[in-house]
Amino acid sequence: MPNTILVHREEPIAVVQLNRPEVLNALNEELMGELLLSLQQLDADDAVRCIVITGNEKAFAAGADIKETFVTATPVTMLAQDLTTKWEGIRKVKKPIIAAVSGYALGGGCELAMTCDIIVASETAQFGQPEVNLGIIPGAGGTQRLARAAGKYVAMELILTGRRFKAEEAKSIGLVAQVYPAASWLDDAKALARTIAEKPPVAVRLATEAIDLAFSSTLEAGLEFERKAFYLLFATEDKQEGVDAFVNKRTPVFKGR
Ligand code: DAK
Repeated sequence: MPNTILVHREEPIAVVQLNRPEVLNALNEELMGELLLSLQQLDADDAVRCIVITGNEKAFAAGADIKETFVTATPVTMLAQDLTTKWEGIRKVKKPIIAAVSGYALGGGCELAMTCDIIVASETAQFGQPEVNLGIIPGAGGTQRLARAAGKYVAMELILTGRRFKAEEAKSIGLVAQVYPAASWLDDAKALARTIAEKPPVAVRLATEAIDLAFSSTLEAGLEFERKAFYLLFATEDKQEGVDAFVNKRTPVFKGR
């Protein structure tokens, strides 16, 4: 049983809740290890088609655990902890992951959200990359992913000042897909996950990979991948099902084959 997260299975979705409320879900080594393991297990589980990562109303995550991780850290101890392996492992999960943010998503918390495929937020959410206030910079992808989401000039202002910004601003800069009311944010995020879980899983996976390629390849290479993936989907049963359901005016049932 994990100590620092709670896993709620609500097939075909699963909700992984960060659970260190006494420190606003600060991301320590144990939590990152348990989070990675649970995501890998859910990724391998055919009954689960979409994953939600969330925290509680007050905090998604207030960043790396400053007291546990940074107080006595040296470059050598940071290297030995091999933090990057866990973050890379999360990035490699194939099933779509939605970050459902309420309250603080700061530093590594904001970066964890950006490691997911979609970010949605309660109107109470507060994002930020405040590392500069600690004499450091984002180290889990913040400079790269925020710049790709919001553009160079907005990312510069946010990261060089470390200021916090609210859900509506996060939406206006392209970081957040939807802002939900404080009373229903988690239910709304789960409804989004269920909508995605009803879609054909192979198409969802290839669309996710294609969109990610837009940020790590040339346009030419991305278009080439998209074309191949598009043709590949014509070999799936779910394509037959989707087209047949359209023609016969019925709701499709996708099986992931
Ligand atoms: N670490 C440890 N404890 C934290 C924490 C954190 N990040 N954030 C909050 N806490 C603890 C507080 O110390 C406090 O504990 P007690 O004093 O009660 O024992 C408790 O949570 C409640 O916090 P506050 O009393 O401060 O609550 P407030 O509402 O007054 O303020 C706050 C909330 C979120 C504004 C404030 O707590 C705050 O500024 N927290 C720090 C935010 C921050 O600077 N985050 C960025 C940290 S740097 C990497 C991977 C990850 C990273 C880097 C590299 N690799 C893969 C290489 C990530 C780096 C970071 O995230």
